Order: sequence, then structure tokens, then C-alpha cells
Amino acid sequence: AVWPLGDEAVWKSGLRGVHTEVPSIAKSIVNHVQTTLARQAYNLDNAGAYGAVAHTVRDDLIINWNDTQMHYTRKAPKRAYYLSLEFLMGRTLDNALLNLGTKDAYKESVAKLGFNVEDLIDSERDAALGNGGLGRLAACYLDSSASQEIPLWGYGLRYEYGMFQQLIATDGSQLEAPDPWLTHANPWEIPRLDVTYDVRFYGHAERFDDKNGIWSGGQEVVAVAYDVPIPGYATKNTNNIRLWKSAPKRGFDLNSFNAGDYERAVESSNSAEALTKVLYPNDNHMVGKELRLKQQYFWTAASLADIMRRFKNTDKPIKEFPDLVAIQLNDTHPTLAIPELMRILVDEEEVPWKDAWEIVTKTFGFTNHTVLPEALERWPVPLFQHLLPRHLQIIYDIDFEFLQAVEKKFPGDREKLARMSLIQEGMPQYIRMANLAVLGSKKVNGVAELHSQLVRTTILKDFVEFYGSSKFGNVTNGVTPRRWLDQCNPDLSNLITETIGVPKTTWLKDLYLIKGILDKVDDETFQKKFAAVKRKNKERLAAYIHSTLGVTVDASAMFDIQVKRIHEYKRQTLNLLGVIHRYLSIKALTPEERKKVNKRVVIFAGKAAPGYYIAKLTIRLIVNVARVINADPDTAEYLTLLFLPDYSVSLAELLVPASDISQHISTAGTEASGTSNMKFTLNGGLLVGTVDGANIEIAEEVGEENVFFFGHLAATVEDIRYQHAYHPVPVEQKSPALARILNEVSSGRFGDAHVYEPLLNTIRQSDYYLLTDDFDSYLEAQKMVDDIYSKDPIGWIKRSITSVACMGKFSSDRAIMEYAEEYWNIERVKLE
Ligand code: B1H
Repeated sequence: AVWPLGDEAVWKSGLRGVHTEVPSIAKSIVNHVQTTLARQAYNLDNAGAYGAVAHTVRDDLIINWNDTQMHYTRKAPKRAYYLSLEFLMGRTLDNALLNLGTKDAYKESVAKLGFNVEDLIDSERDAALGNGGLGRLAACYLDSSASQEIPLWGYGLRYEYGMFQQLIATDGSQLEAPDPWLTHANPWEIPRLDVTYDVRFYGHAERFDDKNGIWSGGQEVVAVAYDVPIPGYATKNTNNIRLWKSAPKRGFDLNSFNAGDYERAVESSNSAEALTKVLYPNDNHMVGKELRLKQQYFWTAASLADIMRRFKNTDKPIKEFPDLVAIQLNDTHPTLAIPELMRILVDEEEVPWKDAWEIVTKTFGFTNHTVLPEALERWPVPLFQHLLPRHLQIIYDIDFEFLQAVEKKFPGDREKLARMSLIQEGMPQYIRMANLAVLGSKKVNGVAELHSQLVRTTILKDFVEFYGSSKFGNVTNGVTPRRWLDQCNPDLSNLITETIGVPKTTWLKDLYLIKGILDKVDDETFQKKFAAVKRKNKERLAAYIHSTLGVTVDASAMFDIQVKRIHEYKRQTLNLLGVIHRYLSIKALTPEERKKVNKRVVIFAGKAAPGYYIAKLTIRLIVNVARVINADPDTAEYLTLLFLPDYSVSLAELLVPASDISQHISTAGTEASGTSNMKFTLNGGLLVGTVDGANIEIAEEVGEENVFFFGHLAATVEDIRYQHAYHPVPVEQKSPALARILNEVSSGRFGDAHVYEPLLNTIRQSDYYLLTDDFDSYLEAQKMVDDIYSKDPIGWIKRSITSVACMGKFSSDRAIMEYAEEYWNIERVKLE
């Protein structure tokens, strides 16, 4: 019965639907000011008004969330779960209003109450529970799953502190400040204080002959659920991200407390709470800290317990688990879910080992996001044994059976066995999480064609030979066009709608339809409108730059943007050295000659991991080169260099629509996909890049003539590195232009002569990322950019229009449907 208590009519009259009309929206906002916030109208500021509006929208989300989840429960379809240690959500209010289709009504309601909705939107703080591409991808996938009506839940951690805030010190170096994003309460989460699980650490493990076991003792921590509703676009379907917060199991130790030892009493409670305190701020780099391994187990154990509880509510026999559940592992971070599910099945559900392994290997899918060796997770066996003794036994048992099978297929190949084993020999031994993820999964995928190819031919080559190639696929990444077009670039979105004559609610869910603007590529009126949109977005960015840095930039100049995590493989240094080259070249011209120079504003932004010395030096050098260049009256009109501090999702929303070109210049074969390359191109910025990651597929779609490619190809990178090691050629010989620039930096032209030597030496010495090999070709590509931009402005606009038109493939809707159909075998579940 739906109405278990009392009078059905009374219940029904108390229920309400989603707010759509101005009077009811305004009334609800006022109610929230009055009661939820306990404030008065006369002193309500933007932050307060934002809170009241957010609570009103939250009510809407909860109504749709309830209906969706009730419907899922009743229909009991197969569901998918996306396990990700990172969800880089950014702001929620604007996105929620656009997805609910109530933005105009809210705008009017808010105006009636004396506020401006855009100001309120801007007063929201980002939810930065992620480092970069991997975390933002998870956020895009949740948006797409809801929009495409795919029953998907995300599982993650509710970090009390997200990605650190970046400050720039007076000497130009990065400083980190904490990100206490929850201090003003978070209206977008629903605490589920009744949904809790105990998670064990340490203790003692016993193993019996049937490979079942018992794990006891140690320490228990409680996982508490917090739900974040994810509204679909133009649908009632609202999915969920369940984030776990750690809490002490029994408050604090009463014995110590009563004995007067207050410090001891709170110690264990503090250590339990420390678990979900902070996000590890490393992108594409593994740091083997015990606390990180604890986070990983805490999160996977709570998530699996929750998934198992939901499965058991269906009363289906356990062998049907894979018919109702698909679990996607976002990189190796949640790989412990594999031995954990084995433990639950074998030790708790008493499923025979063989049957349990069959269930496991039908349930999981594994997405690899990087081939960089320093990012591949390996955990020292002694640390692992101490923390998770039962899981180590399970891993040994999996490994033993697996190696027997390998030996049977490839008899006598001991080196192969050593490479493929879950255990890497040595002192200490290590557990290879990628190998475990492959063994425990039904399918494995990379995130762009080239990357998936590299996965198959390098890091997982042995596994492809063993399992056959059908287990190893590709799902090229995508981005949500709601946030990354409609929300961040409303003028372009409106122009597309009016041009293709298809309602926005249709084409934003079927992005291939924007191809329709190609019909107008030669239409002068359309070209003008299109160019005007870009110009306005550049002016919006210029205003931001003026208000934050106090620098005036010329919106008629070319905006050249590289924004992403600072990493040697992404080669921000290559870009910077190119800027110095440009600066010196302009400086060498006569004032008359300079008048022909293409004006550029070069913009960098991005965070460096706090412990990444070379990356932090790169930031410092960019800032100090910028100081010299921007203060030089000879070049000021033609070149401006900026480092925008504290890159974030919100800042990206300002930058992405404002680029003329954006740079994606990783050493070929190192950037698995990249996703900002998709965002910039979708918003009409052309791409300067290497033949790497998704750049390749973007060029396939928009036409290679519309992308500025340069540099060596992935296939030759290894040979070049070999030459660097055994037949080194000095920089002076390889690229005199580059050698000169390095010397200018060394000479102290940009300050601090000695400080940058370690950075410069990475190039002069091993040059692992091939800057010396790619520099001249990079300059040529940049020259092409300048020539076309200054000599053929109409041609440029056409390239830009064509690029936007051909970006349909890169919607995360396409990607999520590939996962649903080819990896999870699940279908749309639409609410009636
Ligand atoms: C990507 C990471 C990553 N790949 C380890 N790997 C991390 C690895 O905290 N850690 O330990 C955090 C992040 N992130 C990125 O994923 C790739 O570099 C991009 O090329 C790709 O577009 C993105 C999404 O697939």
C-alpha cells in the first residue's frame, strides 16, 4: 500500500509537484528565507538569497528524485554503478535550473524579490571533489545518464575539503590553501543518517580449505550516506550520487573519557573522521599513503554493501547478481571492490569460490585513464597485509589460479608469468591494481582510440594475448553539452537553435543535430552573428581578467588558452618557451614592422600537485615571464601573457567560450584523451595540438584542415627517447631557436637566474617529453595560426563554424549510451 497511515486524502493534499510558476516559486523562496534560513527580508544579501533559492530548487530535485527512485525500485531493471573517487561537479544551481527547464521562471521570481539570478548563480561555491579530467568526466557521465534515462548511480567520498585553493605568492610560486567548501552548509546534499555501514580495518584473517575465511578484530569505522540528486535534462529522471562520510563507530572511547584521558578518548574518533577529510590532490600520479588505501577500501566496502542490500531487496538468487548489477570502475582506484565482492560472496553468503568468481567477472567493467607508469597503482604488500589481511589472502588465491591458467596456455614462459602476476616481486613486493582490475572485469576500455590501442599493445599486451582482444575495447570520452555549451555559452546555444530550427530540448540530447549549422557556413549574416558571439564571450572574459588581475586586455586580440593540470607531459613549458620566442621576435622588429603583428593574449591556468616540484617551478616561471612581457612598452600592444590563479570548473566555464585557439600539446601517446579539447572546439575555438588522445578523433570529425597539428607521432616517441639516452644531440644543434630561449631564461632576463635551472635541465638533459624534438614544428604550427587569423578572417570564422558543427560525437550522451549498450547491457527506464 502506498498510503500506510491515516487519511489518504490528507496525504494527497499535502503533496506537491515541481515548482514551475512564478508565484509559487517566489512564495517558496520567501518561505525558505523565513524558516529554513531563519532570516528577515530587510537584511538579506546575495548569499542569503542564493541559499533560499537553492533550497527551493532542492525541493524540486527531491520530488523528482523520489519519483525516479520509486520507479526504479518498482520496475527493478538492471542498474549500473559508477565508482569514482572523484566527482568534479562545479556549481549546481544554474545547471539544475536549465535541466529542470525552470530558469526563466526562477529569474522572474528572483527579480520580483529584488535580486538578479545571475548574481546568485555566481555566489555559489564550486564542489571541487576532483583533480581534473577524470573527476569532471564522472560528473559529465552522471548528467548524461540522467538525461538519457539510464539507471545509474555514482558512488564516491564526501570529502570535507576538496581540491585545494591556489594562491600565487609575490615571487610567483603556487601556494595552497584548504578548500572548506562545506562551511556554509550544502543545500545540494541529502544526509541519510540512517543509511550506514560498518567498515573494518586491520585485525586478523583466517582462511579455510575451500578458500572461504573469517576476518575479525581490528577497528571499525562507520560510513554514512549523503545523496546528491542529479537532474536529467528535459526529463523527470533524476539520478543519484551517493557520497560516504566516515564517522567513529561509538562516538568516542568512554573508558578513557571516564578515566579523564580526554585526548585518548577523542583520538580514535578523530582518526575515523580523518578518513574522508581531504581529497588527494594528485592528478596522474600515485602516492602510496596508507590513508589513501584506507579511503579506497572504506568507499568500496560501503558502496558494495549498499549495492548488495539493494540487490537483496529484489529477492533474486545470488547467482542473478550480474543480471541486475553492473559496476564500472573509474580507473584502478576502486579495484578493491573485486576482492571485497569475493569476500562478501564467499565468506558471508557462502557461495563456492568458483561461482563467486563467475559472478564477480560478470559484474565489473574497468576503465583505464592513463598509461603513464607513475600513475599505475601498486600497493606494498606489507602495508596491504596490515590493513586488509583477508583481502590479501583472496588476492593470493585469485593470483594462484590465474597463473596456473597462464602457465597452461603459455607453458614455460616464466617472464610472462612474472609480468602478469598480481604480485610484483621485490623487496617489498607490490600488488598491481591494474592487473587485478583486468582479471576481475568482464570488459576493459580506454578513453580514446589511440589510448585504447596503446593499452592493448603496451601495458596490457600480455592480457590481450591471454584473454583475446574482444575483452579490450574503447569508449571515447565525451562532455555534457548542457554545461559545456548551453550553460557556459547561452548566446551560441540560442544561435544554433534559431539556425537549425530544432528545439533546444531536442538537439541538446542529440548533439549530432548541430551539424545543421553547416548549411549556413557561407552565409555572411550567420558568420557575423557567430563572430559576434565569440567577441562577446571574449569581452566577458576580459572583464573578469580586469576585475581579478587588474590587467586590461584587448578583446580584438587573438585569445590563446591552455588550461589544465600543470604536468610535464602536458608541456605547458613548450607553450611558454613559444611565448618567449614570440616576445623576442616582436622585440627585434622595428615599430613600423610591429604593426603587422597578430595581437595575442596568451592565457594559462591550472594547479600543480603540492609535491610536484617541476610543475610548481613551471607556474613560477610563467608568472615571472608574464611580469617582464606585460611591462614592456615595445611589445605591450601585441602580446599579453597571463596566469589566472585558482583554475576551477567555474573558471573553465568562462574560458571555454572565449578561446580563438586552445592548446592540447602533450607528448604524443601521453594524454589518454583530454576533454577540454572537446569543450573548446565545441565552442568554436580552434585547436593547436599534438597527434594525441582525442585530438585525433576531433580532427577526424572536423577535418584535419581545421586543426593545427604538429610534433612527432606516438609511434616514434620511444625511438626518440632511446636516441636521447644513447646518441644525445645538444639543444644548440637540434633547435638553435630553443637553445637561445633557454639561455635567455638562464641569464636572468625573467628574474631569479638560478631558480629555474632544474626546470631548464629537464629539457637540456634527458628531455623525456621531447620538447627539443617538437619545438620547431610547434613554432611552424603557430605561424600558420597567425597567418590564417590575420590574413583570412572569414576563412577563420568558417573553420570555427565547421568545427562546432562537427562535434556531435563528443557529447557524453553518446559515450554513456555506448557504456549502457556495450558494457553494462542496461536500458533506458523512463518515468511515465
Ligand atoms: C586521468 C588520471 C588520474 N588519467 C590518478 N589518470 C589520480 C590518475 O588521484 N589519482 O591517483 C587522479 C587522476 N586522470 C585523465 O583522465 C587523463 O589524463 C585525461 O587524458 C583524460 O581525458 C581523463 C578522463 O578520461
